[in-house]
Parts: sequence; structure tokens; C-alpha cells
Amino acid sequence: MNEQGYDLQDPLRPHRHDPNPEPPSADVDFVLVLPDGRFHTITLADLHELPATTVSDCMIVSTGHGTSGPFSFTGVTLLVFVQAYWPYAWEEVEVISADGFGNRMLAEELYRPGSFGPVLLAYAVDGLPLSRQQGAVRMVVPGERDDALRQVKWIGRIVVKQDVSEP
Ligand SMILES: Nc1nc2c(c(=O)[nH]1)N[C@H]1C(S)=C(S)[C@@H](COP(=O)(O)O)O[C@H]1N2
Ligand SMILES: [Mo]
Repeated sequence: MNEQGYDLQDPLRPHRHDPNPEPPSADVDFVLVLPDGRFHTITLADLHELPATTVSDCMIVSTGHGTSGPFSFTGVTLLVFVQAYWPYAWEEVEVISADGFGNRMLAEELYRPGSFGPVLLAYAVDGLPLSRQQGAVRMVVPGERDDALRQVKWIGRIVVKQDVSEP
């Protein structure tokens, strides 16, 4: 735990199901780290410049406080976002929040969206901007119907990886 009470374990390791109720900061901007080491600060305005996609019938399945939805989330697909900044080969992308919560998506998963729809970097829900409390910019994985462990709120960092070799 750090001073704010957040878990400092590797955010990509399995974490507990209790969601943190409060955002780690008020800052909505996040950092995009590319495979060549360059990085960009991404603002909401940057996301709004990319084509918008809406995915309906999204459920947030919390094992702690039950299921909520269906929601209609709007944002940029994670695939379109990555390709806009890195139009080359890549293998996976890590999506991390400063509260110690994160998840990774494989390029392969993004190239073949399931029947529930593509993975989004969502900035709106049911036609209204996501509040900071709701995530502000939130990863929405429509195909995750058993847990909400990939629905990363308060995105702080997105890391695009190429040539991933497991130790
Ligand atoms: N950044 C961040 N995202 C998170 C979590 C968290 O603790 N931190 N908890 C996850 C879990 S376990 C759940 S159940 C959902 C809860 O989403 P909700 O608050 O919109 O219902 O957020 C997910 N995303
Ligand atoms: Mo959860």
C-alpha cells in the first residue's frame, strides 16, 4: 500500500474483485508508450478526433456489488486507437490505472472482436460523458460477461508492446 492506500503490486497480476470506488487523481489525460520508447500524452480531445464507435448491451459484472447495465458505451476502439499512433506491427497492449489496476489485451483478440462488440476506450455512457468517478476514460471489454476485471477505469497509461517474449 502507498500513502493513498493503493495496492502497489504489479497492476497486471491478478487482483482482488473489490473495485476501488474513488479515482486515483482528477487528471483525465493518460500516457501512451510506444514500442520504440516514444510516448505521447493523450487528452480527451485527442480521443474525440478519432472515429467514434458505440457498443450497446454492455454489462458490468461485479462479483462484489452485482451486475449493472445494460449500458451503451461510446468511445474509440482500442484497435483504431493503437493503429492511429503505431501503424506498425505490435503484439499486445497494457492498459493501466494509477490505482494499481490494469489488464492486457492481445492484438489477436482485438483483430477478432466477438459477437458482443469491439474493445473500447470509452468516454461516454448512454450518450453522456463518463464522470471521473465512472472512469472518465475507461476500457470496456463487451465480451467479458463473468467478471469486470478487464473494465479498467481511470486509464493512466497504455503501453504498446512488440516482440513480447515471456520469461
Ligand atoms: N482502475 C480500476 N478499474 C477497475 C477496478 C479498480 O479497482 N480500479 N475494479 C474493477 C472491478 S473488480 C469492477 S467490479 C468494476 C466496477 O465497475 P463499476 O464501479 O463501474 O461498477 O471496475 C473494474 N475496474
Ligand atoms: Mo469486481
